[in-house]
Amino acid sequence: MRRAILFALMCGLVGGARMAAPATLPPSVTVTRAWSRATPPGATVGVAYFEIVNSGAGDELTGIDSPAAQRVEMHSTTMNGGLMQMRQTDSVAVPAHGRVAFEPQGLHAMLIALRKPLKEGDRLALTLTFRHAGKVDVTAVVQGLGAETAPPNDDHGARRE
Ligand SMILES: [Cu+2]
Repeated sequence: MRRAILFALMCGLVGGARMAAPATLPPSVTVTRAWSRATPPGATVGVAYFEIVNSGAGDELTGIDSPAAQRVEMHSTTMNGGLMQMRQTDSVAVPAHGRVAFEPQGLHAMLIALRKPLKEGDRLALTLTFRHAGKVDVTAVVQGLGAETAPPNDDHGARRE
């Protein structure tokens, strides 16, 4: 139970911001606005968020890896009787010419058994594996404890509304 509560805290209980669309859609699948959050003392799990932009045919995110953790799970978040619950999912559909946001209170990447604490300013390497697009490497910038949005100016070629 304590573990579940900690996970819920790690996953963010406050709403995240909506991100703007890139000015020009790149070919196929790209991942933008990747960020993570510093971990409190003693925590062994972390989170990462990003946005998947697909300018091609439908695809599917089938896994995430990081050298910073023993394994990375994909979690969805649902409200159940006023309680926020996370559920592991094996894959996430990425619609054709669509986008999927991993964000606080929603889908997120959960880093299990971190090899060391995440500190603000760290850069966290992630590799996302798509069924069709293959592997996409992403660098997530670690924000401070309690951060709820991606850092500004971390996204080349994108603009904010
Ligand atoms: Cu989670």
